[in-house]
Amino acid sequence: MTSTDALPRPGATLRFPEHFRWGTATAAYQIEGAADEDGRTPSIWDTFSRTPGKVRNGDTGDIAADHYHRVSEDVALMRQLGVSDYRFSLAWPRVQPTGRGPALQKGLDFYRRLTDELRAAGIRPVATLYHWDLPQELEDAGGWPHRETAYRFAEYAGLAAEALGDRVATWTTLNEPWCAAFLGYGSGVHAPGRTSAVDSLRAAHHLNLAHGLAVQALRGALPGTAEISLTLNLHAVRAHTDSPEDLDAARRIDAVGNRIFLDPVFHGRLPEDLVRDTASVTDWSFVEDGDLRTAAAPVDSLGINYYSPTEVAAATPSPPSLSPSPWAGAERYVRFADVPGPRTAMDWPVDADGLYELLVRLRDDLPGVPLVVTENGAAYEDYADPSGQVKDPERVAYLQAHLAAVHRAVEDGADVRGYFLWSLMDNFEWAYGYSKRFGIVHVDFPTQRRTFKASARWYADVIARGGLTP
Ligand code: IFM
Repeated sequence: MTSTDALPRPGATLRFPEHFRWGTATAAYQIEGAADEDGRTPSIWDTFSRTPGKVRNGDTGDIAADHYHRVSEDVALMRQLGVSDYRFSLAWPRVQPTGRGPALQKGLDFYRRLTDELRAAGIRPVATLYHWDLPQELEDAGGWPHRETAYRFAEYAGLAAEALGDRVATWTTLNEPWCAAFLGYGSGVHAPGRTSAVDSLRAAHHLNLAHGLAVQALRGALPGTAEISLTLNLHAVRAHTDSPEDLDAARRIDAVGNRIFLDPVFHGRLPEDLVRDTASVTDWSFVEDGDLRTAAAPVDSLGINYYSPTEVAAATPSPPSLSPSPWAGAERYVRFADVPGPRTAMDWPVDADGLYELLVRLRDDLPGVPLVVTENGAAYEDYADPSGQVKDPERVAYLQAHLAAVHRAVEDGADVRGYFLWSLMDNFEWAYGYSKRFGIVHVDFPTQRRTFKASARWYADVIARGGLTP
């Protein structure tokens, strides 16, 4: 990037580079619905959400935003927004029910239809292979703590690439493996709801292995022009004070929150301090020779999902606790501090500096790796007013601040190639069900009526200008 790329052009004060990708993002289970249609089998999220007490209000993704039946309408919305790219995920149990054997044509047909419509609208399809919907049969066979799941994933990746390789521009192996491993198998607040520290670490390793095996399968099946990536929800970790104890607490969270994925995938190694920190949980003997080399199969870009920062302080080591935690090996030594300032409806702090901090860290730690912000956005209490309008000024302010942070990182040399707003439309927000709205398109779930929020009009304007006005 040259410095002139970031110069303002008429009408836009903060101009993004010429070929910057502007997108929106969604995930299969959160929007598709049609849970039992056309041969789709249950995933761990179907099972989890149908288990009383696991998801707020007993909500499930059975119908969600009914996107399965409304593809044309939803692509038309994106065309109106003017996005260049759309990031969605394939439902593994729709493409390869049970997680083994041949692909199901009807499942693939849905994604053929979606990608055809996107391409006809001039929108690049960006497909994620795994956004948390593991076929239930694979969970019954052991799930991500079980090594075989990684090989199942690579097979599925190959099937998807063979069927859709001619129409998907960017392939992302995994979305937020930290959540899949540590919320799914550590704290248990996500599917499948298991609570074992050692299983969460095993799951993390097998997700890294699955990623590397899938990159190999994708490279074998795709044209050389295909872009292959991985999306991580990296934690922008800050120490509460500069004391050695607080700095060490931040180091622990960085190890089990970030470097547990970054080091295997980009350097083919496990962080030494993580192995030390988790010694009372596991000896890591489930890591076999060659696994870390496999995990480090080169990717073309790294996706980063960012919502808010994490601030930590040292805690007086507590006795081993029985309460489940997503921070294997760190939970007894770390206290999470409050980040001051406004909060979203998720009670997450609004702090755009965290995004800047992450991007410049990656600029330094991973030179030569193009970065893409694959998710960023906020939930607020949105509603349609009597005139039918949905005004969401807080979301606009959030997005404006975060895009300005991306711009600042680009000016400071971070190679950020695109920004995907989470989310295109209101959807099933996992354990919160439909109680949290992240969309720039409002969905009235009883009628499935879609309405642009004010933020959608604002985003369309940003895209049209190629940047932000003050
Ligand atoms: O809705 C989720 C998405 O599925 C993964 N990243 C965070 C979003 C907001 O919680």
